[in-house]
Amino acid sequence: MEHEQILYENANGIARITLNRPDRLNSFTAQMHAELRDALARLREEGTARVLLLTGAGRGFCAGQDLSDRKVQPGSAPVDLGASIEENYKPLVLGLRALPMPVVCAVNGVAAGAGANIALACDIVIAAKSASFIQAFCKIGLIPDSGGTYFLPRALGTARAIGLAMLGDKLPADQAAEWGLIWKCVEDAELTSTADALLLQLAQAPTRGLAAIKRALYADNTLEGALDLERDLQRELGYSADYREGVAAFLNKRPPRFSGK
Ligand code: T3D
Repeated sequence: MEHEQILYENANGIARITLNRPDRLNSFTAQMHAELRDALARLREEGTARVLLLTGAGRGFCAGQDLSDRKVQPGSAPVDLGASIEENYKPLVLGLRALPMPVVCAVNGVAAGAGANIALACDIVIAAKSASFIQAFCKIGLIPDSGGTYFLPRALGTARAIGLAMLGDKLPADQAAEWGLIWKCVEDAELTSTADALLLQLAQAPTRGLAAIKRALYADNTLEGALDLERDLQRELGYSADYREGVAAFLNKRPPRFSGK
């Protein structure tokens, strides 16, 4: 599939997806969702990437659903938003979470509506100081979707989650980092270099181990369930080449060379 609304690259173990409709603040259309599904499928088929970066082109990260992508106005036929979520947003969130590699999100500007929550679906979120997160849904009579009702109370507690969801206030990136919603906020001029350093580090890391960390930390579990999952994942990782390499490197006092296998 040709991509017109996103950019996709995959080289040297690092894949990058850039939302690319800067004049509309990279808001989601049905076409962009189809291209994203195609890119995630291609990434899996290629089987060479060890980390994925998600970012936006221009001054915004993503303004959520493109509100002009279909006809919604008083008197027009109602739109089935449940179908849109089932077809587009849910597979995107689950697709990012299920990727067997870390997903870094570099939030280069405003992240509103589903744009904010797709960022939060990524594993490590870094944001430029001028970026912000806006749960804009309440301003058009909707609820936070794309995992917002799941991510926000877990990361922030109910008081902050409900305040953001009901008021739709802009949460500046530095406050998002202070509140523990994202990993880090950096100066605008340092976003690219910070992301690149992170990508390089993660592309050389033991990928299977990182994928297992995702599985374990995102599992909704009891203590006993968590202990069982840790046992099972640790058993699998104990058979990996990277585990053997890590131990050998430690004992030989040399840097490890992880293959991701
Ligand atoms: O399928 C479903 O519908 C269900 C799923 C829903 C998920 C959702 O995401 S619902 C929430 C949708 N998003 C919003 O409500 C956010 C709307 N946008 C804004 O509130 C503001 O644009 C921002 C706070 C994000 C940024 O404000 P600002 O002042 O920096 O920029 P701007 O001037 O508002 O936007 C720049 C342009 O992008 C502008 O176009 P223009 O005037 O230059 O021709 C604006 O209309 C356009 N734009 C921004 N967001 C959207 C958009 N166009 C369509 N849809 C948008 N979401």
